[in-house]
Amino acid sequence: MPEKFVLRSTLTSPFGRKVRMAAEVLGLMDRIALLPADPQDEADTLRRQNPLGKMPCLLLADGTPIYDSGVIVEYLDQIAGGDRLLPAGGLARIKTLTRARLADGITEAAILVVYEGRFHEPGQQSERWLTHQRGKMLRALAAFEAAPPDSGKTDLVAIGLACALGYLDWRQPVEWRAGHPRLVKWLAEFAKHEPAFERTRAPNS
Ligand SMILES: N[C@@H](CCC(=O)N[C@@H](CS)C(=O)NCC(=O)O)C(=O)O
Repeated sequence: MPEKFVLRSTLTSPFGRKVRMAAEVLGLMDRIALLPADPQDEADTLRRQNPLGKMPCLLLADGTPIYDSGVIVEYLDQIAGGDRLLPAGGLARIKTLTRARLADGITEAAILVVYEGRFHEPGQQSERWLTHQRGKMLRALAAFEAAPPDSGKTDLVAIGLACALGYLDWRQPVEWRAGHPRLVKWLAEFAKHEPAFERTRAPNS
């Protein structure tokens, strides 16, 4: 019987969505049970599974935790036979991983902007910090605008970028649509090409 996994993640986590999308595309979702986590709850077992207290975290059948999202997707790709979401080796793999990290960096900066609002009282937020994070998002978006991925291809880069843009649309840490027409077109086309994008959208997001 194929091994079953537990994925510690909420439906709204953009990095959790990345893993859920990858699992859908690889046909592995029926082996994964979603168990929500609360990173702010110190009693949540998430902090023992991943000492960083971050989701997503994949638990193997014997309880071994796998994180972060990039490593989880690499693992899922491997058990699905490999070479599906990222090239198996060589410089092509390294280039894909680098672009995927760039997409993840948009999400990371977006999350930090959201947390700035969540962890500080109104009026206590650092405009300098927010501008710093928005600069990261805008530079990374400009890089993707200059060279968007192939909208007919679902790989680690496309999945990460789609989750990043979906999160920007939902939380609005920065306005991205007006200044990035090629990315707007890319996301619309990718969403048509890859049904897992809409299937993994969190309710009300
Ligand atoms: N690099 C990590 C980032 C994960 C991450 O930032 N997750 C957020 C939710 S989307 C989280 O758990 N934040 C809680 C915290 O930072 O304490 C990954 O790719 O999995």
